[in-house]
Amino acid sequence: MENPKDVEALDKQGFIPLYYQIQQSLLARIQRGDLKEGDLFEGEEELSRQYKVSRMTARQALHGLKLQGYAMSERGKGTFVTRPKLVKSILMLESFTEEIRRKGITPSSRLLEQRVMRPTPELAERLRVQPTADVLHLRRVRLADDLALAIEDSHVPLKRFPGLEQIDFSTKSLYETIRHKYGLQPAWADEVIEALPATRDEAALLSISRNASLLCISRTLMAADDTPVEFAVSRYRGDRYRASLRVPMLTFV
Ligand code: 16G
Repeated sequence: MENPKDVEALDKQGFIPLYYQIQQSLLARIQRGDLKEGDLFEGEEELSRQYKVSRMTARQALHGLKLQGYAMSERGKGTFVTRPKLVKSILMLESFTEEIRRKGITPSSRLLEQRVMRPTPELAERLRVQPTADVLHLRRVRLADDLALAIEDSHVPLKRFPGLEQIDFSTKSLYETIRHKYGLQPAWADEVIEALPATRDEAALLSISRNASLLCISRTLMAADDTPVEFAVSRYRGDRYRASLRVPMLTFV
């Protein structure tokens, strides 16, 4: 914990609410790396002493940080520094690589499986292929700045993408390859979102505890001619991800 003398004085005459100034000061300490994920914030009493404000104001500052995802309280232990969850915009059809880069983070993959297989009857129906057709199964751990965020299973019909199985998907993006090597622009997708507990294997791959919640998105990706291009199941760490969408108002005529 820092020495109170390192804490900058608040502007008590100005228009900016005191709780907000404390919040910004605590955020600056996180950004400077003085406070790291998992560290304890000072308690309300300590904060109110350091910043010379009421306990109520200190509480409000911590509450604001919780709302922004930078803090989490545990009964009897105190308030810890956390990192805000990544927000997945589920109305945008983008690849993991694009999404993570857009957030200014570096994406990477750990290839667990890349194998040509025969589809199960259910998968054959989803991809609208014959049960004897060749399908590429890719299983990857997807990382952002080296932190494992998701496990993804993708299935792609090879008839449409001959030679796809030769590409090294430990480094290449599936969607970039589909677009640039095969000239196909994905057009839309059907998605199903559900919460599921992590199995033992998933928990180990994502370094989370067993049964921790996962945000699962199943996606059937379609080309402009309405034929399936991919069926994928992405399981994101529930503590690092949340989904967001803009919902239009229903208009009644
Ligand atoms: C996204 C897709 C996933 C696809 C992957 C390709 C969702 C829910 N899923 O994660 O279906 O396989 O991107 O990523 O967004 P890549 O182009 O980086 O390999």
